Amino acid sequence: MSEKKPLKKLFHERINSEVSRRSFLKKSSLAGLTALVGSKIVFANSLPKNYTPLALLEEAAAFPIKGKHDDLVILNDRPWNIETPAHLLDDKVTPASKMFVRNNGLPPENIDPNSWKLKIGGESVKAAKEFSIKELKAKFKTYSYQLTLECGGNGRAEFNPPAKGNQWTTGAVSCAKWTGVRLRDVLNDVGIKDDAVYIGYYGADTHLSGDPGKNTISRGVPMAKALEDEALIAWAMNDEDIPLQNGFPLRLVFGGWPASTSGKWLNEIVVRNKVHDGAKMNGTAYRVPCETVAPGEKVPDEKMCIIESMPVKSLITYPKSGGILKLGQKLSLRGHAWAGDLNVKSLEVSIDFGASWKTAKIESPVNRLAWQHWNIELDFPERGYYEVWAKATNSNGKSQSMIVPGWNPKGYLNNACHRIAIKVN
Ligand SMILES: Nc1nc2c(c(=O)[nH]1)N[C@H]1C(S)=C(S)[C@@H](COP(=O)(O)O)O[C@H]1N2
Ligand SMILES: [Mo]
Repeated sequence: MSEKKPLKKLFHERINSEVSRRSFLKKSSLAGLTALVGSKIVFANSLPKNYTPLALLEEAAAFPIKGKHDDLVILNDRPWNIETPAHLLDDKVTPASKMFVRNNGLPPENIDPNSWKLKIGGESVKAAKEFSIKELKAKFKTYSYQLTLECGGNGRAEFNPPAKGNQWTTGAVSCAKWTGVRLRDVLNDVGIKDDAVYIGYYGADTHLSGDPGKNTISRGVPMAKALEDEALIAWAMNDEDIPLQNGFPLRLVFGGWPASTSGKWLNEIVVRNKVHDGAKMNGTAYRVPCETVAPGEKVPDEKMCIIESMPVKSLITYPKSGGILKLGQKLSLRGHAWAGDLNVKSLEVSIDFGASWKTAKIESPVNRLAWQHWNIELDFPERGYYEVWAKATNSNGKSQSMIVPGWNPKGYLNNACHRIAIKVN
């Protein structure tokens, strides 16, 4: 299991391992160095000969990823995988700075949105077609929705036996406002054949191997999900350009399904006459055993089913775990809850390890597939240590479990109750 490393620690570790790279930089001119650092080197006159500015030792780790909050937790820096601590997800609309990043490869560079093309093809379109972003904006009606995007592997860190992959705790979820055109409108314009069953996406990111023939990830959804109102080809997030790491200049967004279906740096959509078979559609990727298995059991590929709607889940976003109260002080607790394609019907909170529950107030979603905000005021009967647990129930009556549910080989779909620690003095 890989351990979470705070930014600063990563940075210091790198300094020692980077000595060998220095020789490469020996011959660099000052102008070259300035270009690499990306800004003027103040006091460059005093730079020792053959000295490598720290910024180049580990550029990415020395300076947190552009536009992201310093307190996000880096799980991996090649590719970037960064999660958001629960208390930083307190905003009703997730700002760009607090949106998690899950990259499978390396984002494209030098993107020119004006020359960006989206191709719609595949065996189940009548004739392939290409659109510029300008054409998409001009030709189709624009819609905005707030959409919950959660990585299928969110919560993986808690599985036992452990599952390989990014050790997400609770922070691979977001709910931003996305703006774009309906995928349905674009597909109807292109013309889809009667045998269409699935769509698949391709993005402009590069495989970690650098091999241009390999796709990082190419997933998709069945037609019914692709044709829903909220399925967008988006060019804006929270009324601004999509951040580079989150898919600039164009991405697919499917709220409520594993975020791996929401293709970033989108440059091609294929309409398929069979279940899309792109990278990470097969084997154990984004699949769980069709029937429950014992923890650690080997599951043959043919007994693994594709994850569709995400399960009911919630977060306590205020206060931060570790809060201290005075005896008699009330605690206003709040957070969000979501339930894949469904709504959240109720949210309950326990301060006695699940022995009793109190019902919180919960708001309706601003639109379908957006998370719902809840809040409750709590009293604590005496001094001491407490844990607060939150449990959401979906519109079909299904609740989150208190312990880690349904072990599966890749550690997907952990929707166990979120808990925080509180001390009353
Ligand atoms: N082109 C492309 N799209 C992608 C990915 C990727 O690596 N490349 N990662 C997917 C996965 S696994 C997730 S969870 C979401 C993460 O979205 P975010 O980084 O904007 O939070 O993007 C999805 N879309
Ligand atoms: Mo993901």
